[in-house]
Amino acid sequence: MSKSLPYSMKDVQYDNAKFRRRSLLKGITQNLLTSNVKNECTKCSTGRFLVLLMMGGLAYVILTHTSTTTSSLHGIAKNIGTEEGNNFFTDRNGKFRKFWRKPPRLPPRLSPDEIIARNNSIHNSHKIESGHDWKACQQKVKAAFIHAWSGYRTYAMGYDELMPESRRGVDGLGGLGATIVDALDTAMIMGIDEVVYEAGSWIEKHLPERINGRGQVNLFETTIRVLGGLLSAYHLSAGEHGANASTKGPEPRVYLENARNLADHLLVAFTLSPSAIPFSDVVLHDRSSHPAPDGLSSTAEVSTLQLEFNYLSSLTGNPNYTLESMKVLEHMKTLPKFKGLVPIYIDPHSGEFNGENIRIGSRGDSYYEYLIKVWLQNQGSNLTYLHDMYKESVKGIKELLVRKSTPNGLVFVGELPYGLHGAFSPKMDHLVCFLPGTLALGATKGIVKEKAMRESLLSFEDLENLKLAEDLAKTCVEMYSATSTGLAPEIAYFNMEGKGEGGSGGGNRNSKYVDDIIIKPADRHNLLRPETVESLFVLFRITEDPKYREWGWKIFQAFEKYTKVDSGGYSSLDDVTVLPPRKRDKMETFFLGETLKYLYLLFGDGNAIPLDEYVFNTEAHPIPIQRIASTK
Ligand code: DMJ
Repeated sequence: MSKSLPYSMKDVQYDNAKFRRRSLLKGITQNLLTSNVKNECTKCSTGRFLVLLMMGGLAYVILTHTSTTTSSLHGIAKNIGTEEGNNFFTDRNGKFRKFWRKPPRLPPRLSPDEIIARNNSIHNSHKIESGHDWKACQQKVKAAFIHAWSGYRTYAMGYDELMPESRRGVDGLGGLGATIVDALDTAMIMGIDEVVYEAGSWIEKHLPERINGRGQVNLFETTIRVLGGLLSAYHLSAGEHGANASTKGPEPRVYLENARNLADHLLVAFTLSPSAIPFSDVVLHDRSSHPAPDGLSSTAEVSTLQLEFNYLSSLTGNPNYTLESMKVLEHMKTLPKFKGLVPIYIDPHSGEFNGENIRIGSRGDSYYEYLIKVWLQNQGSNLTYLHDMYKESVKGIKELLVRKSTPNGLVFVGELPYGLHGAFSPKMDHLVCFLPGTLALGATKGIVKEKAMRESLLSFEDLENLKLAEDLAKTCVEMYSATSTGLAPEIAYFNMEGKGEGGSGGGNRNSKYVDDIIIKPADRHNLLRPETVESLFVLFRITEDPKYREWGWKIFQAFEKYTKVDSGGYSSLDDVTVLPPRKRDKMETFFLGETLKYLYLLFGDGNAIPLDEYVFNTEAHPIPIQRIASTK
């Protein structure tokens, strides 16, 4: 295992590190030793005398200011935590070094309102400087969605996915027309009535027979993409109010009936399992269920079903969906963990975790995401154990998995493939890039940071997590910038003091991080994944910092340039480090369900799907926060 000290203490200067007190004597001595005074004056006795005089004077001035400064640390951190406050503390030691040259200036004592007004003007000036017409950018994303859909409907209507180069469809997810259902709520959000009509009509006409007659499907994939898509479509077409207010699709009840029918088929994965942990697969036509070939379920898969099943219970009044799915999390609460972190496999026969492989990437990712999101969905209920598990896991991530790369200090999340006592691997899946968004959401609960600050809702830990979110989002974006195409590879490794794993760079020699990021030949593909733009969207909503839009726009342009297929659709790539990149001939459903939706929302205003009123399921289907009754 890595011998590095815990991240929050040593590795990265986080907000709380800025508040650490420094010994007065140490500060004076160090600053004098490193200042020009040492070089210029200590060679002569007059110089020595002057130094002593200065030290005495400094000590007096500092003593008379220390108490004010220290108390304002807590006030600012708790109440405002603004750029003003942050910069002051970030630069505190730097200002200390210059102390002898000019008297110290305490931070201006602005009221929270004044500070917010100042920040607003900073933000607004960024908006003007950026020079982007974000409405126009949003329309480009909408056009991309229409291009993606038109390829799918022309060549693959009714199949799960489009193969845009071969111009045909393929059923990679069990044959429930997954692209149609995954894309539908994006079309509703974008207000594209034709697509809503086509998708909705297909669902009304074909989905019931597919649900009743098809074969094997994966419980997790079907829940997040199809069940989640149907539930959001029901909500967005004003289903709870009994009418289809905004679209030309079928009656909203069609979506709910299909959702209920599908969930009734999926429930066997829970009820036929001998433990609280469901089997991974269901055979739809005979309602049987079985484990994956190796007998195991993925941790992320079994813990990423609850938002959808809970919402269905609340819509139908049938508690079984909640009862079965929440049993999983209640059981997981009782299992031993490693500082809140869990292995990526779990055995549905014994109900125990299997192996020691710990990572936040594939098979682990959305376990951490749903801990906080299911808690948010059920605010006011007795699910505080989920919030506790989330907090514990974030502490574990910071202590055990977060490190900085060399030479340029990108903050990344690595893995422990051999458990807590095995070696640290500096490998980070692109999938991990959901984490910045989740951390930001967990910190402010979806509330804009300024407002949360104003209302003193953020603890030191929240601020620290938000800072980590911002650092990780930058790293995710650099995974794009480091390649020739400007698109991220599926997996990156990070250089750690010469202990890189022997790969090579992403092909963009202009990237500042070309030596920090290592991309191995087998990991150079791009599947049009959403995680980075998802986090940019959440971070933009929460911080209102326009850089997240700028970054998202760059990524969108790279998708346009290298993944667009002229005849319709977009394609995954084989290798993001070469030009021109070869296309993989597959358009994943989440490109329409997630990637383009998050980009569209990123460039739009904050009124669409507010983060304190909705949680997005892991496939970007918005689910309203209902504050439903407790499950126990
Ligand atoms: C999506 O299906 C979901 O976001 C899931 O949680 C994992 N990632 C894929 C897209 O990359």
